[in-house]
Amino acid sequence: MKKILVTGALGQIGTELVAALRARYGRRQVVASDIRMPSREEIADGPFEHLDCTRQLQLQEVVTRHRVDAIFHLAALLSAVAEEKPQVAWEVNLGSLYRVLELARQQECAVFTPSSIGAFGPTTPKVRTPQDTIQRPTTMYGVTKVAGELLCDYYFHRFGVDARGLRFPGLISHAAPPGGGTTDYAVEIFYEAIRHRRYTCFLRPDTRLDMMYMPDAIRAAIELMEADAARLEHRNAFNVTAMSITPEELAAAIAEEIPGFTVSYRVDPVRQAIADSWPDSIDDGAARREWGWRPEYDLKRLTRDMIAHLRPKLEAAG
Ligand code: NAD
Ligand code: AKB
Repeated sequence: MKKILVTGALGQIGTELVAALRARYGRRQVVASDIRMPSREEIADGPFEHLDCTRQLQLQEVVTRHRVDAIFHLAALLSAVAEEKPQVAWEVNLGSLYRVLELARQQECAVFTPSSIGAFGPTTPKVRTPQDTIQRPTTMYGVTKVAGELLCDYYFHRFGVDARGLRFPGLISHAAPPGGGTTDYAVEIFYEAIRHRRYTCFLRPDTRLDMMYMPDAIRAAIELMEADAARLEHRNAFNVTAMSITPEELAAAIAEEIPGFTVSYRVDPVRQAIADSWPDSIDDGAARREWGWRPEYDLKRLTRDMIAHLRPKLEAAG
């Protein structure tokens, strides 16, 4: 990867991925892009392009002008927003991926694309969900994720496009807010714990889902893209996870660091139904075997690190 384009770069993952890629490959080698305009500080850090990934000509112009040879394609609508706007989600999530893969075929670029635990559905085995299993999701987000996984496989087998990807669990981070997903509670809870010592959760206390701290997720994406292709049997849509937790377990871990912290529950039926259709825990054995994946953050370490970063940030913001 000599010249990298990151789409959807101002989102929860992109904010930290762009910084990590620039630290590794050089500031000028990583072009950040988004349909939104960045703040002055964000733009000062390196090249930025205002780019709508559903527009083929815009994409083509940026990739050609910067001589891009690898695309980290993050532009998408997350699960809860996609359920509100299913038609837009189809166009953004799948339409843009198709355009990115077509461009990658023409210009010989590698492609990284995140899938999600949302690619599974209620008929998928719920515990230690295997790498290769039933995928019949009941959300538009899930439909676009399964179709996207298949499209990446197709472009590799049919055209030799080096398309790789991960099925991320819910990601927890302090640098940028989450973009409207079902697992957003696991980020919001830290903000409210630090600000008010209480939080009202929109999922039931026993809703078990896989989660991961952002530094692990960023490392996973870079390690997969740098992995020896000869070792990859799956290449695309690898299950990766770091922990399988419920809101009440996360709340208990936070209460150990912030005494007096309490949680109440007001369930949002839409997001609860989405969460109930996803696995309790996924098996990431294929990622471990094929490219050496190992998470570094468990619940305790994640909780301490989140609070250590978020507390000064929120205090400075007043
Ligand atoms: P996000 O919502 O925080 O960011 C997405 C970015 O895409 C936003 O900055 C948005 O402005 C941009 N965008 C939207 N439409 C666009 C368009 N047409 N053209 C260009 N940019 C556009 O999302 P994220 O959490 O950073 O997720 C990135 C990817 O990772 C998505 O594919 C998501 O499904 C996947 N993922 C995320 C998580 C998670 O917990 N964050 C978990 C699993 C998978
Ligand atoms: C969401 O909740 O939509 C995302 C995801 C797990 O894909 N965080």
